[in-house]
Amino acid sequence: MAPKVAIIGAGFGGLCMAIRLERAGIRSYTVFEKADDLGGTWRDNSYPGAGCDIPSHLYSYSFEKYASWTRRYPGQPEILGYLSHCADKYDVRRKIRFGTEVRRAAFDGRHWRLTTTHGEEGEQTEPTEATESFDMMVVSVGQLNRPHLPEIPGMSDFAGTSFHSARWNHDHDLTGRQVAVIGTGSSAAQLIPPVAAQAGRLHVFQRTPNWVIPKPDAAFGPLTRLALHYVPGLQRAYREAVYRYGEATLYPALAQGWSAGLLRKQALRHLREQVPDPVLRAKLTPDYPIGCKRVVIDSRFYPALTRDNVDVITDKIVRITPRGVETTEGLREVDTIVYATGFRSTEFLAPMEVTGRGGRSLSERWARGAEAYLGISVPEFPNMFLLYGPNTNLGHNSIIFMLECQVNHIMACLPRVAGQGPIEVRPEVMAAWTRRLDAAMDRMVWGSGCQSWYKTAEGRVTNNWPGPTPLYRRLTARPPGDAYRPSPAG
Ligand code: N01
Repeated sequence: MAPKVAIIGAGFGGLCMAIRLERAGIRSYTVFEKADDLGGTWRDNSYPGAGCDIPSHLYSYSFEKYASWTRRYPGQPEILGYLSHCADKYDVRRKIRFGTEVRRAAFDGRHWRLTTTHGEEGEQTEPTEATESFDMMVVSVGQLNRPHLPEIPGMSDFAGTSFHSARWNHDHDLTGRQVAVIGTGSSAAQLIPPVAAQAGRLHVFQRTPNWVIPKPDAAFGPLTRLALHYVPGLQRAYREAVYRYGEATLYPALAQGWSAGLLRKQALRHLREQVPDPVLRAKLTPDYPIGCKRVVIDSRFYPALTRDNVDVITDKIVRITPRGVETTEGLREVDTIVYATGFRSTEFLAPMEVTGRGGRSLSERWARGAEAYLGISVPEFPNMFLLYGPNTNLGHNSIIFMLECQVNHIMACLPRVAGQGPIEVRPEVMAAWTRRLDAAMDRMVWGSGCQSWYKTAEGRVTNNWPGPTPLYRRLTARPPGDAYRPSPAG
């Protein structure tokens, strides 16, 4: 009999899992989604200018090529439209329970008991709690789903309007306003150009400069779109070329190989060409190796910073007052603060409480940093599989590729789950995986003296995959074999 599967999250990962089950004829699954729509990060991040810096044709499922992309790099509404199209085409929307958050998941020796609450955040009535059992649980809650708000004294005293980039306040018109943007990561780089064009004055607070390389975005002309639609194999060839480019040129830079110097030169040239003022240029020049933090891929960010109504402030923020942002050099009066301050990326699965075999707590197991075999499986947590789990993020290629590899692996585990009952990854396999990962991590640039969302406060890189992605595909394509064992009692 097909196992009863709970999928948590209806973003790119959860939908991919649901579609693969559906296509395999397995209908005994339920997708839990805490929000009232699908899309995950692409539903949440609706700030002006939101989009993806991975080309459209690669930022999509391999099994659902899409001829309708209008641009080389997709904007957020288009990505959300694509996901909606996939959910409808493969008929998985009917299986999503919207507005239902999984609060707790506990393994009872045979099944996962999920405690859910129904009701949207902020609703007047108390959410109702329910419990349901499943044979297997696929957790796909993303790495960037919980906004990080900084702890700056006085934040709650601010008299104006403030919000996080991933919780954009669309009712708040920025026309002519005095705006502060705190943070200069990828989200800030995308939202600053449209905000600068609308605001009266924009104060950009930068703590650490990022390396920025150009984004050669353009709308596809009608002929290109027709060709991509009708010429056999063209879309596949284009997708493959984009994928290989990332592996052949960007990956070696992150592994501190031959292209690191070239990438650095490209970024410095981009800065020189777009920022004529040497004082501003100095502020924007990073002093750490390129790739250590996520490289920003954008061609509109620097020009926005050179506008007359934009200031880049690098003085340390001391506090927020009712009237604005105070730095060591004085107060910047503003009526709006946008916190483009990133996500709580190393707290995988939080705030969900997960307890595995014998009541083991996942948060205790991961106290020194999250880890999972292939980024997918955790010893003592039988029949629990993760999508976009620890060490599966990329700085150089498409996450959708990685998600599909993970779903392949889970699908390969499925017959064993169905035939043998609970299975779990062997502890010695997990230990060998961690050793291998640590060794590979040593040559990567992420440990080279910067702080980033890729690592814990203690400096352990828990988010990124340190190898080339074809290797990850090979590893996840292998039959699960001896890596798993029937789950022992207790
Ligand atoms: O977040 P971030 P993000 N005081 O963590 C600053 C993906 N993404 O939302 O560098 C002052 O990168 C912080 O400063 P510092 C992409 O993978 C993808 O921008 O820590 N500043 C930094 O500047 C990306 O990497 C797309 O010194 C504070 C900023 O806030 C990831 O999402 C588009 C501060 C946070 O930057 C996250 O990007 C957008 C404080 N107390 C995002 N605390 C694509 O195109 C934090 N900061 C695919």
